[in-house]
Amino acid sequence: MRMSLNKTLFYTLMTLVLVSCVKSKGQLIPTASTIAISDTDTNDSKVIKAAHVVPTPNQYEALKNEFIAFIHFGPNTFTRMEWGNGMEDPKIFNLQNLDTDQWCKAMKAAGMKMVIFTAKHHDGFVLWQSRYTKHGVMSSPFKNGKGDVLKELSESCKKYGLKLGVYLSPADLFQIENAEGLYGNLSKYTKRTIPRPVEGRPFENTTIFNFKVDDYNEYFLNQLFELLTEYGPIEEVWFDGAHPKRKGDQKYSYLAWKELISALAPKAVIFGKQDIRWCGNESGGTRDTEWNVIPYQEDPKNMNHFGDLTEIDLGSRSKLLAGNYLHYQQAETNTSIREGWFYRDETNQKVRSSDDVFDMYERSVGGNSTFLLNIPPNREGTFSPEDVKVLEEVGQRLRVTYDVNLFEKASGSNNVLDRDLKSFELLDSQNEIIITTKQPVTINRLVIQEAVATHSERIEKHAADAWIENAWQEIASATNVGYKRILRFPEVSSSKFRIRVLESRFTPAISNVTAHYYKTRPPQLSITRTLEGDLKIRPKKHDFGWKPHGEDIAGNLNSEYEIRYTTDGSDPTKSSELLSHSVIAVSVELKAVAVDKGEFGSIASKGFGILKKDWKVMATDSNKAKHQAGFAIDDDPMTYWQSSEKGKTHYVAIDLGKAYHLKGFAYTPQKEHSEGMLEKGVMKVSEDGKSWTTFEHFEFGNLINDPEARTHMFKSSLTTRYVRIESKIIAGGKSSAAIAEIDFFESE
Ligand code: FUL
Repeated sequence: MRMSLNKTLFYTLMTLVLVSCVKSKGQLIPTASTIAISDTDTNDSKVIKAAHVVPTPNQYEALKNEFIAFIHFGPNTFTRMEWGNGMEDPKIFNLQNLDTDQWCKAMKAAGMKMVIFTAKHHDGFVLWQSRYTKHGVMSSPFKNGKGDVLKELSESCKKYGLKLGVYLSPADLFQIENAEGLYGNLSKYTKRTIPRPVEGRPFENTTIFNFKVDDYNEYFLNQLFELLTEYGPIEEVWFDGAHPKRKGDQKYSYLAWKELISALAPKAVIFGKQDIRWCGNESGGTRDTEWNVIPYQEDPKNMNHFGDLTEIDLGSRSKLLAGNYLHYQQAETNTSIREGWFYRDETNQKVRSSDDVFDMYERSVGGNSTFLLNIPPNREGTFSPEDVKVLEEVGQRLRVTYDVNLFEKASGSNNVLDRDLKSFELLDSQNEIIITTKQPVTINRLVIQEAVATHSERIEKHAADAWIENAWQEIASATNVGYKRILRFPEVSSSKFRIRVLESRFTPAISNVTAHYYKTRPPQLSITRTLEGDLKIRPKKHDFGWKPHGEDIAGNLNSEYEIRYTTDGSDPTKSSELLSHSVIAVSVELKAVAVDKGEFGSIASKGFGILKKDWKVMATDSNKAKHQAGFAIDDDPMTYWQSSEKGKTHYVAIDLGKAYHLKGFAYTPQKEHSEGMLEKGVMKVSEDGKSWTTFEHFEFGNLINDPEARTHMFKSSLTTRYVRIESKIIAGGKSSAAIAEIDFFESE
């Protein structure tokens, strides 16, 4: 009895000591990567539980990679398709050269830490020497069937210090379409030994697994065994959720796959399952608030199937309250540097700009996710020069911006200034951190990190201030932080800064705060106007038409530029008119430039004629269905009129609404393709809109190579209401005519 009382006392005391220890370290309950909600939990205790959900060590290592590469390569590279059909002849994978060192060099230059390679895409073609199929490199001309792309890549990765991950598509069209295919073949679930021995091809790794699975799952497990034991270490296994086709109600024995992965690649995170989730889009779009603590109804550790989480709000307090399990599952922001996942060509397939990629990096890595950027190698087995240039430029900007910490010698909490992810400052008695520098520093980026590995993600709202003219001035604010938040703001100079936590789930543990300066650049401009004549001068949109993310890239990166313009054809200077209100542009020669803290961008110019809002198309010889003549006079250079190919001459006749005294006109060609450029033509006029007489011939050179607006000034001005632009010769010997825009200039 006495003994047991002592024991009780002892345990009570121990518990108290433990709790107070844990509490003083900012932890109220033990942390875990999944925490179950119980019936007795209140809303408050659920939030506290969420504040103790931490990444597993593997997830945490994956978070620290920050910027990683994706490589889509295979038969699609040769067929120029995005999705193959599984019936491709392996001979089309006619790879004559392969330079995986060049890939790694470029990825390294970009600052990437890992590469995930499509060992098998949906077409089922394997890019390694698998024992379990002939549908792959072994049946292709690549090194006479002896080549192994994954092997070469894994060797280059070791050489360049990059981690390696594999994409093994669960969808497999070859296994669906071919007569002996295993996918959905309705085979029985029986005990299978993995790896299945293949004569003459023993494994060095002698681990053996027994699983009760069907034929396709056995095939898949055998292939995973090869990938994880012969190309390793493998640090991420990527399971895509897309399925071009299904068969036989094929199910995936993911729990068996997971068991095999954890045994053979204990450091690997699994994408598309409980470790890492898809961000919900392929365009490089990011959420303003990306929580990585996610509510689940079932215990994710036992789940065989994971759906896509695409909602905007996945982990706010109100979402958490509905969960039975709170689970750490970080987002990967995946997109491609090119239009499409696979390489197609050098001209039609556009490449993202460095600004776009850099902005995505800041939004994704600086928004609590990992940035996974795809670079598809070309048919020469290399990354194309344009892609390499963007990677190098982005890497250079990242180094110049983020390797230089302007708080390096600052004073404040050493735990947040030391750049050590393990140390942290607990905001238990105060809700702010003040950092002072010896000399004033000029910054436009702040990086804040929570100690997520030990203290989860807790900050829900925060702001940053600078001490300016004897007062705190707010310079930026945002919602959550998590692994990393990059705050971007107009540059500010000060020697005292403050981070304020405005809302949090539990005592925040701030691990790092660093300050940076991103050298902004004045953007190139594009000038348009509306039909009413309202002038629009905006940063030029980079030509990239795949899965638009809708971000204002120039605004995100260079929030501080201003636009100066002139209307008389002279070059704008720093004292030219500032674009700050709406301007009506009629019969002017407009020139504009973006100026960023005294630095001038390149000058954009455009002539605007008389207003077009009262113009009407009177007649045209023909048009293609999607390219009506009205597009030639809609003040939108992106839309255009295009005639049919039939007939010698093509024309558009226009009623200007009233008679004007005209001195010339401008022709803007369409830029989508090389068809329809007016090399030679004639302008006709009419008094009644019925009978036409030739007024002047015109000629424009080099339009195919340089499809920009051309101006033709008349020998002498004329007064007319009806005009007709007629083609005589179309550039490049083509037979249809096209006009993106026609403008007429009025004589004074
Ligand atoms: C998608 C696939 O269908 C695409 O081909 C690509 O692999 C992309 C990363 O995932 O779901």
